[in-house]
Amino acid sequence: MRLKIFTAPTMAQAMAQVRRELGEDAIIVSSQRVPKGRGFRITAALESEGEAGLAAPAGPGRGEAVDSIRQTLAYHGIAGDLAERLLKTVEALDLADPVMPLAGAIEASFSFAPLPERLGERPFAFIGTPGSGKTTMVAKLAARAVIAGRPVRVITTDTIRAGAVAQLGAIARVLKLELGEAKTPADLTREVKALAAGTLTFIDTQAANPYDPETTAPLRSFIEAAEAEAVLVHPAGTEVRESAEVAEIFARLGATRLVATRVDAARRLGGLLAGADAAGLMFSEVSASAKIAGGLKPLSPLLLARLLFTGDLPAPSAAAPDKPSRGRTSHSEAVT
Ligand SMILES: Nc1nc2c(ncn2[C@@H]2O[C@H](COP(=O)(O)OP(=O)(O)OP(=O)(O)O)[C@@H](O)[C@H]2O)c(=O)[nH]1
Ligand SMILES: [Mg+2]
Repeated sequence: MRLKIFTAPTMAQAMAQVRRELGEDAIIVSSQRVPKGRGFRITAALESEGEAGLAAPAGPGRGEAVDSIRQTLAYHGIAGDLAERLLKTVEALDLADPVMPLAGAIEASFSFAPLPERLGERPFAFIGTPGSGKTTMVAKLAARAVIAGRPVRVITTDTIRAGAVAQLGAIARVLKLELGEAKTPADLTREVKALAAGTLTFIDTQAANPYDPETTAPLRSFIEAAEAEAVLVHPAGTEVRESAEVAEIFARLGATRLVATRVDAARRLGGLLAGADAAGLMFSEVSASAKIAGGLKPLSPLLLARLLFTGDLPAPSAAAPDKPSRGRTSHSEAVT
């Protein structure tokens, strides 16, 4: 089975590429719009001669590997179309180790865009529900930039909640950064205009209740005032349907990427996948620690697949050591 990914400005052009390279017998495994108007992506497969079909057994262990992936997805609450799509892709791949095929299936269904560590053209505004980890994420990213010796600016629009400015201000002081404060969208425009060219800029925002326009409307004004790229800060462990609805609302406010937080403090990650899938968000980073230094990694298909299987980020930014591992045994226990 040959699996290939095709990207083109239109679905018709992507289909034409599939037909040109794989011929009329190609099987369409998945098709999706790439976020930010970057066209359409089709994952297509072609059976080699003699293969009986997508689910044909290909040696010992194949059935167990597919079952293991199926159980892992069910454990995380990933069901319906998304689970079917991932399993269909998995079945088209070689299955020696279930992590790799799941990573391949995830890559075919999701987009990944880690936050740049170099000079940014647009500021990044971190938005999300109350307590989702926005301020911690901004602090972690600022620390990563400082350690890498990049010019970085941190601005907060969360100037009303008691202690919010002090929370980020204390971290900024340790990093020897000055914290910019913007009480109004006009303040934020001024702050952004005053930035030296090429400064990596992270904007912390006030929590928004996705179901209350009184809190989401000001957020939209701040994002527009900064011409920022909005990043949804989304905690692991959120119920999948809730997560999908919340992510869709934040995507309508302008979010294009998703950073996952608290993966060390939750066992079910299905909400993260459901949120990114429903809202067409690109996975960016993952946080697995409340600490500012460490526990932050760019998300990749392989890292996400590993997280689904083991629950831990690879060392050195490992999650809390006393947290029980989420092995396959516990998945099976949970779904049976
Ligand atoms: N275990 C763990 N805790 C985290 C992580 N990220 C954030 N936290 C904790 O979650 C709590 C909320 O984090 P904040 O960064 O203040 O969240 P916020 O979204 O800025 O909160 P509001 O501004 O009040 O909406 C704090 O106790 C953080 O230490 C993480 O990845 N893992
Ligand atoms: Mg905050």
